[in-house]
Formats: sequence, structure tokens, C-alpha cells
Amino acid sequence: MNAAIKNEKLSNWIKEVADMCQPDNIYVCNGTKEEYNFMMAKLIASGSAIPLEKRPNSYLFRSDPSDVARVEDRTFISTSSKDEAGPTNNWIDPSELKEKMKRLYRGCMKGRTMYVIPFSMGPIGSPISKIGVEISDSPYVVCNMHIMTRVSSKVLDLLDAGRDFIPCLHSIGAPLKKGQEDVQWPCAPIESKYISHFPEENLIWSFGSGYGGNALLGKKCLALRIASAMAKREGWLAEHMLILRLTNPEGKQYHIAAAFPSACGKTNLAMMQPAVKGWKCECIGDDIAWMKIGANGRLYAINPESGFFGVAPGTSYDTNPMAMDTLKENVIFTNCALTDEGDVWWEGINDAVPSHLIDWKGRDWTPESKNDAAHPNARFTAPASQCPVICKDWENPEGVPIDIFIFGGRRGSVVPLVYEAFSWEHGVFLGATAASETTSANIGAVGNLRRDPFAMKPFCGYNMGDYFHHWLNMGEKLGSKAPRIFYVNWFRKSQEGKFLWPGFSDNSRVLKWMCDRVDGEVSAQKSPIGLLPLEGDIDLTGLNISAENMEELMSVDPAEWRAEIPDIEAHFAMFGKRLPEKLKHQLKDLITRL
Ligand code: SAT
Ligand code: MN
Repeated sequence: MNAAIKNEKLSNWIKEVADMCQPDNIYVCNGTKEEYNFMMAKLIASGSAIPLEKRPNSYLFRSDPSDVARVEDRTFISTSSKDEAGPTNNWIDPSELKEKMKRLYRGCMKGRTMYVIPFSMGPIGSPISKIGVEISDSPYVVCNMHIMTRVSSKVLDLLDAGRDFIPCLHSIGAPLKKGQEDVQWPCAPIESKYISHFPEENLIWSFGSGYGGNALLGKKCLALRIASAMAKREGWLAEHMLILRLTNPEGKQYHIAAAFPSACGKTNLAMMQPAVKGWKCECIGDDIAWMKIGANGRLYAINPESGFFGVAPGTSYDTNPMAMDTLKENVIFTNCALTDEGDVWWEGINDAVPSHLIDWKGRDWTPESKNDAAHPNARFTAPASQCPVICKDWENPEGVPIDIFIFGGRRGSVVPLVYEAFSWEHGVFLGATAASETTSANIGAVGNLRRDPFAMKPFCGYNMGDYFHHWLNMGEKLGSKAPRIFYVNWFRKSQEGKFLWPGFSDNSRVLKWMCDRVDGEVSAQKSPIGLLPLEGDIDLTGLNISAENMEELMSVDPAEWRAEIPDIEAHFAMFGKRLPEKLKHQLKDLITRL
């Protein structure tokens, strides 16, 4: 081992894991540039990383075709009783799961180095931040953690000063026999993949996958699943939300936190350049928000991450120029296509389709090829500090005061562009019943409608019925200082199957309406599902959209909504006694209004 560990809990844990996993070496990470370069050099030498000639200090990785997204079926919330994990989580008894996984972990790092990665979620030393230590046998994970979290030996100093940490154990599950040659992306078969959480002891055990949220354990595992359980216990919120600051032409600031399922445009919204004249948007975070009630009674949010792990396909100078500018250098690309000039390419990056590429599986690709050149869940890992519209307060340990919450999803029909909740309780009902068509961010079928409450279905570390209670309680604590709640759907389609709303920078028109509502500048019209904008109140200046399209976008068809009720009822029935009475009333009221 290259460094002495003074903290007893940590040194004991390292020893225990090393005894079990039997790595050849142990290396304690310090988070420096030199370390990053050293790791990358090893990854280039082994053939795993391809340096990109066109982008300084940037690399392309290709994963195993079986290891391309989060594996929700193999993700477990292991609480002492099944009821504590609730109906939306997979559950195995903790001792049984640990036994199973210990068998897998035994000797799993043979032939490899075990990396000890001390990291902070949130600014190092801030009272809101949480410390994690990930043990991983993947140098790809180390490099990604350098970007996505604050990896530093200063974190070890904090442990010495008495701070606690969350142990996050990760193995790709691919030991090497003596002399055995490694593959480009080692991982274990699907049936031995486990992404396990033990929220009652703040512990994470992940085995078998090297990809994204399965392996970069600071993100979904710590900052959402474990943190949501801590937040419930401690009275704060850990949410799957972007955070942005809007500034109006008079200089007034509004802070918005918005929850959408994975691959529904959070990164695009977080970095949007408003189409509305004089308005400015700055990014604070694109995926996760931790929120606490401040001394003045308002809700303050921080982004615990330090990078973006964004979906590449569809990202372009038209859809998200700020993301494109973030990606000029120091980026890790995974499962993108490679151009002959040594740059990355993906579907939707620009109109010019190259005549030849190497696809994400490493095969020759031409425009005649049947398959996509980049995997639909291909990702970029980029430092948040490189985003041209990163907010100057993005690392402020105090956070920013939230004015507006937005929930939403991807719905081709039924749901209008925007509506406002009647009250906090009704807003919680909107969050609790949010639905979206599934995307390629999870292994499984794409395009099926599923209820994804608060976009937290895959990320809530305890019983979701209790989570709904927690949101209702937070509203009571916040009282008149609670953020206003809205629901949006950027994805409604016409009868002909065309998107009705242009989206992207034009979404600012919808956000502006929300700000006007907060300021009491505009009224709204009551509909059975919530408060709708009055005609003319959404600023459409400079936008070429027909009155018919606008009408179709905003239409609420009671018959279509009545047809949703059985699915909402079935969804609520899952939670049994844990479903808050207030949500039952909300559903009754909706039925009456319809
Ligand atoms: O792979 S991740 O879980 O980090 C990405 C996502 O699903 O949002
Ligand atoms: Mn996400």
C-alpha cells in the first residue's frame, strides 16, 4: 500500500476487503492530476482507453455490450424487513445478500490492483457534504470518480479529524489468473451483478458492472439511495433533480429544481440558453440536489457532484451548446463512435454523418449500417467547472434558495405542456403519480409507460410510501416558504406523431411563466388536473408555433385523464397502509373534478 491510513474504521475496512478480495496491490488515491494521468496512461497501454486526437486530454472507452446501463433488476435495497424497502425496490435479507456477495467477492480482485478512493459529495469540509470511500478494482472508475466527485487526500484528513464516511465497495468481478490476458472492459455476467445498498448501516456493495451508476458509487448509490434514507432520518431532501438559476432582465433571481427520469433532458434544461429576450440561465447541477431548510425557513439546495455524466446522443450545438462547449477537453466518453480523424461522434451531434466510423462495439460503420454508431445510452463524463454557464455559486456550501419545483416525464399524449399544482399537497400528488416512457438509461425495454414517482423510483433507498410522507412533512415545515410546484411535459406529440413543442431553449418560455406565477404577475385557469396558463401568458414572441398546436399542447381531455385513474389506483394500492391519507384524498378530489 502506498499510503499510511490513520483512521481506524478505514484501515480495518481496507484490510477486511483486501483479505476477502485478494488483490495483487493496494493503491490509495489522492485525486491529483498526476494520478489521473498515470491511470489513463495505464488504460491506454492496456487498450481500454483511446486518446482522442481532436480533444485535448480526452479519451474514449467501449464497454462490454452487456454492460451499458444501470441494472435496476439487479439493484437491491437490503433493509432488515422487506416492508422497509417497500414495493418499488428489490429486496433480499441483509445477511443472505451479504453471504451471497461474499462468495462472489472472495478472490475477485486477483491479478488486479485495489484502489481506495476517498471522496467528498459536496464541497470538501462543508457541513452539508458527505464523505465516501470507494474501494474499486477498476481504474476507469477511479478516473471517472476524479471528475464526478471531489477525490482528495484532504478527505482522509477530515476522517482523522473525526468525520465519518460511507464505505462503498465495488468490484467488476473479473479476477485474472496468472498470465491471463485482460479484456478491454472486464465485468461479470448479468446474473452475478449486484448493486446492493444497506441503508440501515450506510453501506454500499456493488459487484459485476463497470458502468455508470452501477460503478461510480458516489452518484446514484450514495448521493441518492443512501442519502435519501439519511435525509428521511435527518429531515432534509436528497432528490433526483437538476438545479438552475434564472435571472430576469431586471436582475431578479429564481432558483428552480426539476425532477425528470434518466435521459429525459435534465442536462439540457440545466444548461439551457433562454429563448426569451433578456433572461439568463445558469447551471448549478444536472442530476442530484441535496436540500435543507435554512435559518430563514427557506429550502436551500446544493449539487453534491462535481461533474456531469450526461447522455451523449442527441447532444449538439442546436440542442445544448453549453454542454458541447463543456466537452472540448478533459472528458471521458463511453460508448460513443470514433471518427477517422480521432474525434467522437454520436447520433444527433450534427447533420453531417461521416462516411466511415468505428461504432461503439469497435466495428466499421457506414451510413448504410443498420445499427446506431453510438449506443443510445453513450455518456460523457466532464468537469462541471468547464461549463460556460456554471453558476458562480455552484459550490457555495450554503446552497441556493429554491423558488420552484418541477416534476415531469416523457409523455407522447394526455399530459399538457405545463400546469401548476393547487397546493403543496397537490404538488406531492403530482410528484407521486409522475409517469414517463422508459429510456435506455436502464437495461430493459424502451418506451413503456411507467409510474416513476418524483423520478426516484430507481433511486429511493426506503419505502416510497414513507418517502411521500416525508415530502408532506417537509411541506408542513416550510409552510408559506415552500417552493411552488409545477408539472411539465416537453414531449407531447400531434396525431401525426410529431413533437408539438420545440423544447430546449424554448422551454425558458414555460419557466418564465412559472416565475410570473411566483411573482403574482399572471393568474391561471382552473382545470381538473391543476392550474393552466391563460392564453397569451406564455411568452411566444419570436416562436413560430401555430395556434392549433398550442391548443393541442395545452389541452386537457377529461376522458383521457379518467382513463389514467385505474393505473394511478393500482400504483397507489402497492403502498398499502404506508400510502398517506392526504394522497388518497388528492386522488378522490381528482376523480371528482374529472
Ligand atoms: O448510469 S447513471 O445511473 O449514472 C445515469 C442515469 O441513469 O441517470
Ligand atoms: Mn440521473
